[in-house]
Amino acid sequence: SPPCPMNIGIVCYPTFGGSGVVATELGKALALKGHRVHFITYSQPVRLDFFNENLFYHEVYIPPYPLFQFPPYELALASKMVDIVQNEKLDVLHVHYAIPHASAAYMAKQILRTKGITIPVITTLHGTDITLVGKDASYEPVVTFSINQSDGVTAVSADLRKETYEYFAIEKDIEVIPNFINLERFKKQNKGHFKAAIAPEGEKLLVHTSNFRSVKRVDDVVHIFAGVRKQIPAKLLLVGDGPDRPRIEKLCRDIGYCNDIRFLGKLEAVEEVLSIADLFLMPSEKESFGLAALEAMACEVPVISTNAGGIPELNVHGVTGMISEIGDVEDMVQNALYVLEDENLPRFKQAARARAEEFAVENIVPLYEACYQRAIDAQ
Ligand code: GMT
Repeated sequence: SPPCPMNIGIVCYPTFGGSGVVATELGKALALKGHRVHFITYSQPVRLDFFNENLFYHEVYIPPYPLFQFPPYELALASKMVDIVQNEKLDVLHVHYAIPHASAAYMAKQILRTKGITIPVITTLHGTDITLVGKDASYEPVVTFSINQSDGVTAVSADLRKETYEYFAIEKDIEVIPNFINLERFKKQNKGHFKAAIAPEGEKLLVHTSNFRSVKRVDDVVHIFAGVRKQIPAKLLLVGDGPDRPRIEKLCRDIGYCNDIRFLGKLEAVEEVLSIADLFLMPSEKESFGLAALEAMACEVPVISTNAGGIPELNVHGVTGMISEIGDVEDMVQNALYVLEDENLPRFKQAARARAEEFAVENIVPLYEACYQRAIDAQ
């Protein structure tokens, strides 16, 4: 039987990053199922783009004051959580990305306890909160403590769960709930006119989407493309923006394929670009899940990736794409050329979509509902 409607608070980073996207899409899906969902974030989440009577957005305001070199976001957030839990009568708080959301939730929970209110806290680990930032000694004690104090802990891949147990002294069970995809939005659309404009000679289209941070190894994207381009007519579309972009633009000029590489910047409708793509490149050094690859696969785009983190739990070598060691550009070039061969590409495209269907939002959201219900029942 469907679970009773719950009053759910969701805390996340409201940006283009994967954790914010997953949190927002989860909230939207829960609202469509009849739950009341309250987003508590410092600005309107990027993907919170539709109206539903069950969706609410509460902005965390951080008042500026000259004394603060570092505005105390965590305190403003904890205070807002106290206010919303109390006044909106939330049943559960779900925080995405441990730093500093899990510790702010712990503080809110303690404050609420003094008012006679109990609220279970679920923490979802997304990746860099564990593998990059969290394990740094600057944060480790707080991350360990606040994960252990959560009433439920989930990780987006088995690999992230394993890494969390390796790096931190965790006493809690961590449940793996993989990321998911809205297959209605992410599907191959007919964008023939767009394809004709970008690849008028029928060139193969390679796509990469990221935040252009060093873990994404965008240099490798460009080198893989150059290797492919030497062999066959091809174009590269780069979606997103971030600190490495100026350096990557210079690299493109240096290798001499400027006319075949386009920078599209941050895009909302990434599914439109993916609809004309033949291959997605994800040469990441770290990747707890690889949501951008799942979005590509849902649009029938096979994936050339590394074996970093949780990627092999999504991209199946030889079926939905190919997997190489981190930094092995030559292997990724050979794999890309193999997948792009006319006799291989159709079966890879079909398998990519079929694999993405296993991660349909309808399959995954009930796992979160069950997790909330267990935490509520245990109070
Ligand atoms: O990849 C990033 O740098 C952004 C980061 C985030 O926290 O927003 O993404 C992480 O969470 C995504 C959603 O769960 C995952 O799909 C990404 O693999 C993960 N990134 C890393 O582990 C580097």
